[in-house]
Amino acid sequence: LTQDDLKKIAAYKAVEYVESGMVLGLGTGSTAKHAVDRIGELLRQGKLKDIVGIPTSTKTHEQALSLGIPLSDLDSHPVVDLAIDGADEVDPYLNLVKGRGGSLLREKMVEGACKKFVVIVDESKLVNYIGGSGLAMPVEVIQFCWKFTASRLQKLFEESGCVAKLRTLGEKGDEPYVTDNGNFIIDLYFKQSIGDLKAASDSILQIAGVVEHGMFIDMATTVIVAGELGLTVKDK
Ligand code: DER
Repeated sequence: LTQDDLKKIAAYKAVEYVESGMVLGLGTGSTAKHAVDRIGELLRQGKLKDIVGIPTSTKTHEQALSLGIPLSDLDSHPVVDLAIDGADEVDPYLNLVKGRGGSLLREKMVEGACKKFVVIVDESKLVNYIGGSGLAMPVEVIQFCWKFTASRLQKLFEESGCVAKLRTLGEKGDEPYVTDNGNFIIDLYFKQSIGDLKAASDSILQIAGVVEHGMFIDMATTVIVAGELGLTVKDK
């Protein structure tokens, strides 16, 4: 099985939680893409009816439109029945890192408004602690004086050997990545655990130029993990 096969298996399992009439949060990324495709297929087959989708990125908005999934937003639907989305890291307490696809702010808004948030991952996303993959923990920041904000973020976690980098686009990497919301992303890389996640979250959000970060603490209600040996469903 390829990694994409595993993503698809997890995604299809998550869509089994979808019932007709639901307001759905539609996630972003290569795993959530399979879930959105599957929802579109079931709508087309008439096996699902009266679904309203709330996309977590312009990319997912385009995908859902092309599938004929009726779309709305949080202003019209402030309570969402179920969201399905991927993750970059999942720790043993079902805390997540998300946002390597750049959509963390709208994802956190939609998934924070959900009764159920089902996370779909292949087993490569499981970590012992947040930041443990050594890959990016994204922070969305305003463009104004981003270097100042980046240096404050790096200093905040210097004991954890943190390095803060502006996310850029293209091969030459000279263009800053701009989110759907017109902001920049500072990627934080840790050499060891940042300890208390809630405290870390609070200190990040107190920095004036910060909009949101990619730690989703205590938000997932279910995590579906697809591995070589099969599916595991972890409930909060
Ligand atoms: O960027 C995001 O938040 C994505 O959901 C990410 O966390 C998972 O993306 P993937 O399914 O392509 O690995």
